[in-house]
Amino acid sequence: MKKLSEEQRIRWDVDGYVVVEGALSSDQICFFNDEIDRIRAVPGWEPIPDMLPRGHYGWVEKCVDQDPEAFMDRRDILPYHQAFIDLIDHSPVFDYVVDVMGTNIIFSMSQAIVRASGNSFPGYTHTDGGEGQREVRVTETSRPIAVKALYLLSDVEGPNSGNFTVFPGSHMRPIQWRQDPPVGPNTPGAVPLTGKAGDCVIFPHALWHGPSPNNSGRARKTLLYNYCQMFMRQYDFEKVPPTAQRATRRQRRLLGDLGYDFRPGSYFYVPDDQTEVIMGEAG
Ligand SMILES: O=C(O)CCC(=O)C(=O)O
Repeated sequence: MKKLSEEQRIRWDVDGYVVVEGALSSDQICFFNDEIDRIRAVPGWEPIPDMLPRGHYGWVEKCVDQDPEAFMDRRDILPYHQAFIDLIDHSPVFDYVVDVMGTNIIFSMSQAIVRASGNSFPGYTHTDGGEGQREVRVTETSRPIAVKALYLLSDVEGPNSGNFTVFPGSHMRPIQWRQDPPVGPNTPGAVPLTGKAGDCVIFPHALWHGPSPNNSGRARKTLLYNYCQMFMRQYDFEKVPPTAQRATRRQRRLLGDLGYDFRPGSYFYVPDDQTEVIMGEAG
């Protein structure tokens, strides 16, 4: 398995994130862009403002706005196509995730986001994992609790382009979430990342991050894949999706199939073959 280079490891430790350029091929970029447009018209999990608390998702028949450039936030995307399952251990991103997290991990969440262009969205900044993880930061020498891989499916060329925006080094500091005005993409220290479709940003849930406003005239499309230490368990789905029939042993393990029926102690202690399965060649 590939490991982070010395330079990447320094970036990970100091800045709290690593950019993997060209993580997806041009065929994959086209395919996933088409899939994002397609799933807009089919049922799935989306935020329902005014009906559900912020950060919760409800089942909808389709996205309200069918314009492929309009906002979309779709969760639990693995059931839509085997290709979404294959991406969970796609090399080299998955190799780097294992390098930083170790092998006792599980897949926790998938998401497709379209950040529309328009003047009304101010952007926002947060840490991942909700109220609980917001209070938890590991030390410099510890493995992270949870990590996200963000795949760009669009080129992001300048500022105010819906950039994925980070605060380098913030993974070691508590976020000031009660501050008024709140920490945001214009707060000193924010770095709006640019990049090419196919690039991937890997970062721990503790990093302060979020989208910038988008006035670029084009939407920014993104896939997000989360991993956590196995004892935390997944928070986007309850069990291995039935569509994972064709998944490999490693993919099934990442989706929560331990190779035996659940019993107390499962996920707390990992299966005996965990390292072999996670390090093994997909198949
Ligand atoms: O890509 C985005 O627009 C939002 C990403 C984000 O904030 C997150 O992954 O938590």
